Amino acid sequence: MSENPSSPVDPKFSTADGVSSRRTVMRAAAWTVPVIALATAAPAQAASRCVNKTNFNALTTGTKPTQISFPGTGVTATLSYVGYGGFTGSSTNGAVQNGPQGGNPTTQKWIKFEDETAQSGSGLDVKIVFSEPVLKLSFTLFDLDWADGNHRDAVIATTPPTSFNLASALQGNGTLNNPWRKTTVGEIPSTSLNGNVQLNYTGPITEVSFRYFQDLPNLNRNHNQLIGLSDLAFEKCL
Ligand SMILES: [Ca+2]
Ligand SMILES: [Ca+2]
Repeated sequence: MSENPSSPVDPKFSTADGVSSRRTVMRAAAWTVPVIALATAAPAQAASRCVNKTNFNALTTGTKPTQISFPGTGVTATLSYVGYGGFTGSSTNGAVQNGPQGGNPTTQKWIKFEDETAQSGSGLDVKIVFSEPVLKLSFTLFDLDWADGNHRDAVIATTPPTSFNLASALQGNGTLNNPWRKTTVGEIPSTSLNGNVQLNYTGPITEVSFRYFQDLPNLNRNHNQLIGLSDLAFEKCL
């Protein structure tokens, strides 16, 4: 009974009031016409309504969060960084930064990974672990560039993505033999999206890793080498 409190068998609704109730229904029916018309346009927007994203802008610039939430979902992403190949990692890895970066505006925060003193082939392993399996995971790495005689950013997707979108200035497929890198020498300004690669995972997936390394030799000093991470997103209609 409690599942259907407004059942028409309720005696309060089976009296003469039923006449006005029918009028109400007819008026309501008239109003449903434009609603139905609008409904035909809804599927085009359905995908964006179902995208759940982290909110880096809610994080304090300069902090190094190890756990990031997807507001309103209960899902969290845990970030960890481990140096390899002789590079022990940077104290600033995982630090929240103000924009611009990756062609995004000043108002869009991002997270920094640095290979500041990494030698040729050494760098950083980044791991992202979700609190539950997610579908259609997507995020972008920013600013894979090549500073002449200083550093060349290179990334291997240790967890191969289902697909990726590579900026025209970059080459590679994210594998050990063909990492994502800039094709020609030259730095990319933070206001440009030309050094970006977007990784897409159909999932369900709970863990993603990638390796970020220095692709130029013989640089035993701070070479101010970095890439960035965008907000993470997955799709689920809640
Ligand atoms: Ca860079
Ligand atoms: Ca740059």
